[in-house]
Amino acid sequence: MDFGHNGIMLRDLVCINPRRLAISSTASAICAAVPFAYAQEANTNHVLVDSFESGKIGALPPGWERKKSDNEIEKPYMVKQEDGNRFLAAEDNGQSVILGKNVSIDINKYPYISFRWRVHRIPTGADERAGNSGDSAAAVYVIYKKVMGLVPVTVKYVWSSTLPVGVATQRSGVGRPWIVVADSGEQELGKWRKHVFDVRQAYRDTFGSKPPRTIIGVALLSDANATSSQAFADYDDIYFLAEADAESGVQRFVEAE
Ligand SMILES: [Ca+2]
Repeated sequence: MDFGHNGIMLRDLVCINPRRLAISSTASAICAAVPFAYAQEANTNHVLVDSFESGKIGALPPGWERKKSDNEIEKPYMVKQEDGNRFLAAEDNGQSVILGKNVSIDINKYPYISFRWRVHRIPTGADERAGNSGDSAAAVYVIYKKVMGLVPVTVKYVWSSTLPVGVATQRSGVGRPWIVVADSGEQELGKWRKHVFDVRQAYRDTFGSKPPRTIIGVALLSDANATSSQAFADYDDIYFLAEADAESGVQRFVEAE
């Protein structure tokens, strides 16, 4: 797979409409023939975080890391392939491992995160408001910054077992993410669901202040440790877009412990 500057995938540079990320095989073939320099200059509308096409099947995708404290734990993530498309699959049986990628993306230029996920199993009875049940079948973190280089400032989009779509909540404690529910429950299990959110607006809606210009990371987590159950989910096509018709995802706030 060819990559352009800043990790932007060559074939995507001139071929993706940011409002419609699906690429036909015909379009890919045409785009593969486009000269590199032209393709690089042509792109101003998105930055690729990962589409997992360069990952080795059965392994962790390149560029993604676990926390050092998680390194001894059996990995719940691996690249899988289906109908020629590679994606990241998570099967968490209680390991609760966050997988993160360092990025540097100017969200004044690219304010919208776009991703898709597919959940196969939700953690039983999980509720992100409480520590003893705070699991999510799938989660995508936007890491805006780290205060003092340590404390992450993040918004975490989740597929919740029980909280309704649009809920925003934050548990008390240093470095807790704001949680925003993007999908909920079992109704859409087994289906790919695509989401686009305005991450600048999400910061304003939750932290209530001006967002930093540049975000520093994206992380993924499927976890079922608090509920001693299972969380199975797939992730793919994580981009930041210059233009989109999207909001923050925050509709109402609920109290957490
Ligand atoms: Ca893919």
